[in-house]
Amino acid sequence: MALISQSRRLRRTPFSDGVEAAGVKGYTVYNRMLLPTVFRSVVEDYHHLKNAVQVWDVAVERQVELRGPDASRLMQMLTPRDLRSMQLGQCYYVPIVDETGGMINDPVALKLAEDRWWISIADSDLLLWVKGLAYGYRLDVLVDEPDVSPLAVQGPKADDLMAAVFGDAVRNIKFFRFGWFDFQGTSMAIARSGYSKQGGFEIYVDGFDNGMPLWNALMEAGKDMDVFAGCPNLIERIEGGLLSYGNDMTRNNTPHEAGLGKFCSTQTAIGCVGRDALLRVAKEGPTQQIRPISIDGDIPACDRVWPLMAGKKKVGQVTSAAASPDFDTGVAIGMVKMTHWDEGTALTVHTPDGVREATVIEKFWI
Ligand code: THG
Repeated sequence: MALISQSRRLRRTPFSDGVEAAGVKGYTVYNRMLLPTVFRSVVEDYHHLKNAVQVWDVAVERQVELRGPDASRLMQMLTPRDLRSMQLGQCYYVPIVDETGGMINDPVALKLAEDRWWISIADSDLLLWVKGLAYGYRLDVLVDEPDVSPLAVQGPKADDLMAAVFGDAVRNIKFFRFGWFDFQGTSMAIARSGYSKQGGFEIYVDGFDNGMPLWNALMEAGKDMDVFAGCPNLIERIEGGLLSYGNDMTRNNTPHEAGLGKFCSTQTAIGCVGRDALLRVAKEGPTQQIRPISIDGDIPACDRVWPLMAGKKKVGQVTSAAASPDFDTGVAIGMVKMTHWDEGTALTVHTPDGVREATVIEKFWI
């Protein structure tokens, strides 16, 4: 593929200088911002992520901030997950749906105060939908994108690296909780979360100018921990069943089709704009759903949907795929019709490089 030309519309991040100095080899575009995809190689990055510790520029996880008396009401309008029992300092993975129950994002929500939320978004212009709702319903709330950029620290040595920079108290942060920690005079939210199954943290870096000093402090403190720049790893995130909005599910899918029914409590999510639509589909259950798929043979780059076939009949599509070194098979995420979604179902996948044998399996690899 030719190079992508840079411009003001394709935003750099507070950490882009560090990413470049580390020798980034590939980018994608996410929320109109640069997201690294490869440093040494996808396979080398994968092994390093599972054995050491990486610092990830995930500034593309932009925040939609809700601030004001109606912030909690607006937050509940966005999601079928019941937020009433959510505590300050908690993070929730929340499907966001439109009035038809179609998914428009799958962010992590942080409850900062009763009247203040951050929505850490996946790749869609959620800000515009939220501002539209706030204006249309005349809500008493400010909706904006703050100058906050997540930096993830992921891998088995993440606790040690974070403790070296922020002190031992970071070790006590529980999964999907956050606390406030000082870095050079600025207070920042640090959560135990991240887009990998290897464990770690996300630092919500407050202020663009604090980006490189923090990046450098982590790299310096991690010298004897084999720290290196990293990024969400295609292979590891498929093994872990971490979904990619826009790839694995879109506005044409309900959360139930995406396998996110466990994050919906639609019956009690009063005020969710997609509630009526979702109550209808939840009663019958979805007729297609995301499944882990193992694929035999070599796996080409998955830059489009691949038809999943049962003989001559199309029964779904593969939306993410990669060769897994640790599991010695092709690992994939697919959307499969209910007639063929049972564990063990043998199918074929039509890749641009040819037909491959595939099997619907019981659960993701990690
Ligand atoms: N962290 C933050 N913001 C994000 C992401 C993130 N925004 C974009 C994107 N990632 C949103 N998508 C996801 C998908 C999966 C998870 C988080 C965000 C995730 N899932 C866990 C799992 O499925 O095992 C745990 C979910 C749970 O138990 O609540 O972490 O990564 N800040």
